[in-house]
Amino acid sequence: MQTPWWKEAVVYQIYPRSFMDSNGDGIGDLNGITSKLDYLKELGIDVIWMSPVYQSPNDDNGYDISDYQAIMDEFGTMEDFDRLLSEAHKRGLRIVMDLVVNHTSDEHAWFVESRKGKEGPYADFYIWRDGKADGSEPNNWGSCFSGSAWQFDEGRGQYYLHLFSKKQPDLNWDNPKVRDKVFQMMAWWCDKGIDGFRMDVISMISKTANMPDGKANGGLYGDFGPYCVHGPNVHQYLREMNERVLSRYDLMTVGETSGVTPEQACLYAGTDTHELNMVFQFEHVDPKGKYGKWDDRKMPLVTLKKILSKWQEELYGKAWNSLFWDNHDQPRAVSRFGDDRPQYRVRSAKMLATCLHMMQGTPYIYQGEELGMTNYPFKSPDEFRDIESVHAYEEWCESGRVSHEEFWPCIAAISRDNARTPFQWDDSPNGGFTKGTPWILVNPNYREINAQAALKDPDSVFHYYQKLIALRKQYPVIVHGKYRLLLEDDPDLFVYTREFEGEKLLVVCSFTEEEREISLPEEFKEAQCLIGNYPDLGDEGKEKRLVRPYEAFVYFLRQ
Ligand code: TEU
Ligand code: CA
Repeated sequence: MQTPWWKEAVVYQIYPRSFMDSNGDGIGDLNGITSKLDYLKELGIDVIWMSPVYQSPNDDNGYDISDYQAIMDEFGTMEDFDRLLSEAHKRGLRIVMDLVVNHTSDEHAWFVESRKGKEGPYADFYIWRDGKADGSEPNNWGSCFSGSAWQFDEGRGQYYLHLFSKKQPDLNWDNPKVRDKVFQMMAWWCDKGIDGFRMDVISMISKTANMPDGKANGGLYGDFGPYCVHGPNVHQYLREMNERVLSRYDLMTVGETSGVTPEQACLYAGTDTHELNMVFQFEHVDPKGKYGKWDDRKMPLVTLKKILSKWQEELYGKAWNSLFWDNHDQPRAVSRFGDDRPQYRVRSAKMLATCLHMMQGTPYIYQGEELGMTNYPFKSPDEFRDIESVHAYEEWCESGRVSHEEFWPCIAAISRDNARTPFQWDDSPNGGFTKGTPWILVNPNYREINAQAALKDPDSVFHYYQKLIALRKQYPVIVHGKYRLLLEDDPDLFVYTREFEGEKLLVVCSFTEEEREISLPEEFKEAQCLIGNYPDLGDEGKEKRLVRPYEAFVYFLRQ
């Protein structure tokens, strides 16, 4: 059997607003992306996933779409898009679009019609409910962006459900006309020649008919989870999508499915379930924290290993993993899982890359990760642009529930804006991202950390990623090998093996600044070192060797 291309691919995620501004308005755009395709080609990636570029009033930076078949004015035109697609294809790069169909913008024509009244062709396109007898919300559910998940609409005299902001009403997938419209729109993009979809919160499209109060989850509101996540018809709708659209094209599909278990992942992305190719799970980036998701503590390495190993083992041969440390909703990988102090930043960024890219699954690189870009040193909440961070600060702090002193380090560490500061291209003003005023603060460390410097330095994080990507193309064991965790209780070292048709890898990654001693398995004594993040190989060939601060190395042998 031939391996599908997306199993051998490395994906690079672009957050268009923050990647490259071509016209000086301070906002990244499509022509900016096109101008940087050669940079991505040089890195060696195969696929670009772009966060949404569709028409949007930008309440949630494009995740609130008002027209699925038009480009956001700030990002350019449909001609710019077509040029980007063809320039990418010319270079052998594929483009995966973000598909946001759990909700639309409240400015989408369907919602504008739907809110007019209970009659009419779009009346049933969204999830409308009457209020309680006293006029209050239908139930106690809270939205992901703070506040109630229900919004009263004067015109219609009912509440609509919005699991995210009130400008993101949830579509009613139980209505077959909604599915028709969504599938038609998807086919329209596929006919244009795009190469796949990353599906935003796709696990939330099916809701239970009955909508009781949710359990209080520590916050002020009830949890909608049991009624909206992995809901009753989600698999049926995805199989229908697969049959009517996906299976008719050569695509890569990845579902964003927070809260997913390996068993559920085997349904969403099973080898023969005819839904999606793979899913994103979030257990390793989802602290059950001090204040909901807001938490500045590091996850203990033993826990991290347990989570990632579970996913490696339980999907093996049944479904396919997506591998990532960060994305546009998460803090920067090196700040969160590595050590972004100047003496360890480069070393630990390379270590993290090794640890992830040697695992089984399709790796995703979030823009700037390949430079070791760090979290932003936020000083005050008015520096936030992200709707989630702004509302969370209000809900937790301004309400008086926790003090600023207590909460600030937590939100500063986790805020999505850490990932959304502009890409750092060079050491010119604004990191070369824009000639105008950037829409969000630029990290002042752009003078040291930028693409131009990385390209010049043979030891840069960039060149290390380039090498890791090239290795994947050379050694089938990296794509297919069976994973086994060693030293599971070791608090500092992440050590595992991979095995495939007589090829074997040993991957050793240190998550500490302390030196550690390790005994290598006997069989690897004569093995060849494929890659490592120190210039010399250390005590090679010895059974016992020192593992230096944040060291990573990979041994290979063929039996
Ligand atoms: O994210 C959904 C999601 O579950 C979270 O990761 C979200 O970012 C938030 O932190 C919940 O606490 C997707 C998109 O990736 C995100 O950017 C959008 O804001 C969201 O859906 C709504 O479309
Ligand atoms: Ca621009």
